Amino acid sequence: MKVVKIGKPFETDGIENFAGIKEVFNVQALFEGTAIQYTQDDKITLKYKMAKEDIIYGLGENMRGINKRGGIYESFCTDDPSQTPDRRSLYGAHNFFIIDSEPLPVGIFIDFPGRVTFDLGYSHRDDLEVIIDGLDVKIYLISGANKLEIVEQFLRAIGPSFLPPKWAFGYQQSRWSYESAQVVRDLAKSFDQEDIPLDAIYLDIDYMKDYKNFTVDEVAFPDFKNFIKEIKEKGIRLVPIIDAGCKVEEGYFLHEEGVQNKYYCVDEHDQPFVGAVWPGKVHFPDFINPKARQWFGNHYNKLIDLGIEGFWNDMNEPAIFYTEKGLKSAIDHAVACKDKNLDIHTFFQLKDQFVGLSNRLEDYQSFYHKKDEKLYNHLALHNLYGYNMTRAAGEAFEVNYPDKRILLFSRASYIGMHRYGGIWTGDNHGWWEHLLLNIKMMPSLNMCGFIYSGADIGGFGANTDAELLMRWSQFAVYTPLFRNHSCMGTRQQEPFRFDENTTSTLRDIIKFRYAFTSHLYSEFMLSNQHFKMLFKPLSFEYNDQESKQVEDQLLYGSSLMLAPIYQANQLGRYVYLPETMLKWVIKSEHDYTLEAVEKGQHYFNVETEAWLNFIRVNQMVMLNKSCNRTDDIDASVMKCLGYIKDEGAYVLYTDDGISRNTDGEEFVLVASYADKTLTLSHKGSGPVKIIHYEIITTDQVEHKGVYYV
Ligand code: MIG
Repeated sequence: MKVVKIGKPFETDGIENFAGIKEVFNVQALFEGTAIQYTQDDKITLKYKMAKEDIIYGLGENMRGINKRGGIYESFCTDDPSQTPDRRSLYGAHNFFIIDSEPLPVGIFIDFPGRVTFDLGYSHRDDLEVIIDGLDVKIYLISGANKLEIVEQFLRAIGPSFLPPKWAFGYQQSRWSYESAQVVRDLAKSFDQEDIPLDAIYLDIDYMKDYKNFTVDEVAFPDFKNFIKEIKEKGIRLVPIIDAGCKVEEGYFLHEEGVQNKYYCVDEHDQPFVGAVWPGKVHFPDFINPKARQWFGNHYNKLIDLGIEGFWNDMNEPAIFYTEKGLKSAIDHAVACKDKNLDIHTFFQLKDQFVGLSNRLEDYQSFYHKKDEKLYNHLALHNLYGYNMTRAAGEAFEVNYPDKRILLFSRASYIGMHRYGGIWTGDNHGWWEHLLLNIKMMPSLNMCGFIYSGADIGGFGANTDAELLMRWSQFAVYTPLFRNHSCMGTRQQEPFRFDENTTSTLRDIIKFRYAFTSHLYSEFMLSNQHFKMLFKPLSFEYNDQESKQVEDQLLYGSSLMLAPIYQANQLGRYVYLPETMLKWVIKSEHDYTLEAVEKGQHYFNVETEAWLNFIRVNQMVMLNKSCNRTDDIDASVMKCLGYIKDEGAYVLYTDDGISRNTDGEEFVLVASYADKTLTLSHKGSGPVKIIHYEIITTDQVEHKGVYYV
């Protein structure tokens, strides 16, 4: 891995571990041996002529496919609730990508906090162009024998992920909003009555008093501390939202402290910058300033001390509904239009005045951050805002709660933020297209370090439907963040809001997730410790031509290939197998089938209640018995499913799931097959005592039995 520093780049702290990174002192040395060209005028441009077969992977949270070629993307954290195919920016700025070309792939990370445009064959089919909006940047180049090696180097450099507590791998229910204690109480009760597992309920903005951070609406949530305790006694955690904008209100502690200590971003007159979001007028904490970070981060204690163990940070692109200036000019425009006969042009001009009020470039340009007594225009550091909000919380948690993991995830992000929190993918819709987007996005998020992530299951905006929710949940069984969330005004989409069959199917899916949690947790922790992706495109492990084309199947951890169904009314799908695998069709923890399948293209029937997985050769999966809370998972009696040719070793990592200590135990189950005899043995240690195994060998013999540890 090499880096070149151009100009005077702002230190983003994207990279954490510089060991093994070689600094070179000119761009020629950086790009030596590649065909990447560098030019510089008022911007920096990288150019590369793509060969016909070249594939571009990466860019984290973005639209389109696993292969990013053909599209144009802009790293500019954006609050845009309409994730349509033409969108160039979503909430994150993840400037890491791999050009997969002959003879060797190469990885590039553009460490730049302002806007970067990736034109990957959009303007000219074979031209890759990266345009950096500035002249101060660090560019990293990673070479390696293959894509996995490149990703591993990158993940090592950006450091391991924050550690979510184990309960954060359970099913989580959210909606904007569960607006009162009674609603939350009833919700928890419904889950128990319906016998659907649940680990967390989310509190959206309405739990706050007038949308003020770190306050609680005492009318809607009286005696919050005892309420948290009451719900926790049922084994359910409450996860409140925190917003970037802080209400301007005399006497409100956050306002007073922030203004007095100059912790807010300032305008050109060195006055706290005023924008407007939920609470009306707000100031934005200057998270670039380490002191402001510390101050804001410490305020989370208020809720933690009441018993809260997790948070989600929202609106931190930052989203700005409007500024006074913007609003005034729109209103003036409207007044001037009064009683006029508006034609097509003047009418749309008027309309656009209001439509364009939010997240205006002029507004982003009109405020400043301070670091080491130096002022920086927000636009130049835009992509670091959400990152540093989440860092504020994460850093404070490390200091204030060194022994405990606290769940934290964010909407906006930049490379490196994963060390403090995960991400959810923002305001998607209850559209089939967004289930597919979720599938395609997981590997690129993992490439950028975001391993604790997931989408709003069922879709946030628009009304979902039962089938979509079932199919989406079947895929989300595998995403570390497993949260159903929806927008105010949409159809309610908790798992029991549909017909009885749907409830029962969703119950089975969610219960399966709980049976799968030991495996998932172990794969998550091992991937993180060894700097590996959890979700991978097939082409990251298989070199054949077909695997490179596959956009709707994923490798998962070390043992599985997933082939989700992501279209309506599909009772089956085509699957490409790069080698022989064990088809595992799951309806529930107890109801599944196993069947060895040959390499090649196949069509498989899959009813709506079932989903398709494949266990890879010489690999196994371990399931615990399902339960309704992750705290109740018992890993002493396990079921092992496997597909063995000659020898496979399965590692199950376990730890207490709540302390920050990660030297848990590793239990290794070894299955060897020789002379028609299957032999099981084990190494290491862990809670596992009894293993009920169902292992199919590649000669199609089924081996069933019990192994006592
Ligand atoms: O503009 O807090 O993405 O999850 O429910 C909407 C209300 C603000 C956006 C988040 C969404 C959340 C919603 N927030």
